[in-house]
Amino acid sequence: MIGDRLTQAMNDQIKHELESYYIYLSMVSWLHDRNLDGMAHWMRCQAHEEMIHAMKFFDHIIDRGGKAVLQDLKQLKTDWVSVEEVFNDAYAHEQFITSKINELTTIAREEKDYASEPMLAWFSDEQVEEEATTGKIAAELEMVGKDKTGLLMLDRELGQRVFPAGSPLDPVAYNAK
Ligand code: OFO
Repeated sequence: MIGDRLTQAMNDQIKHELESYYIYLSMVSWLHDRNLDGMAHWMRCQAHEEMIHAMKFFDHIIDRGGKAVLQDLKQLKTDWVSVEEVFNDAYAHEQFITSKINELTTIAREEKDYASEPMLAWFSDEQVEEEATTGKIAAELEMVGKDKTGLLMLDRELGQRVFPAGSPLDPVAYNAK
């Protein structure tokens, strides 16, 4: 049985993960609007992962006898001055999420909730990867600068990211007849 303090913190984390999903989906729209369809595709895959993260916490709370409670999501940013700002924001957001996972790990240890530790360790690993990928793209965009050819090459490269099988965010899934 999960305790009240960790349940509350994990419910807060469901909100953070769903806000991540929502923020990245807003970035998808902005990127399509700038005809950066490859980057939009990459960000759509990222949004998919955030929904999965929210569901991992949702199911963990329920499996442990707690109650998952959904909260209001905060007002979204819907506009960016540049593609660099989009990926800098994504990188900063991943750093924020890492700090939240660290807080959850601290709470789980203080509450001696050993059953949560494997899942939180998975999230810690995931955050290393997510900070690395968003940080790398932000750095590459800085290198590209105003070079349009470089921007298009990076857009093509990021368009190669593969959706997890059966993703509901993959247009192929919802266009299927
Ligand atoms: Fe859920 O890892 Fe990104 O935010």
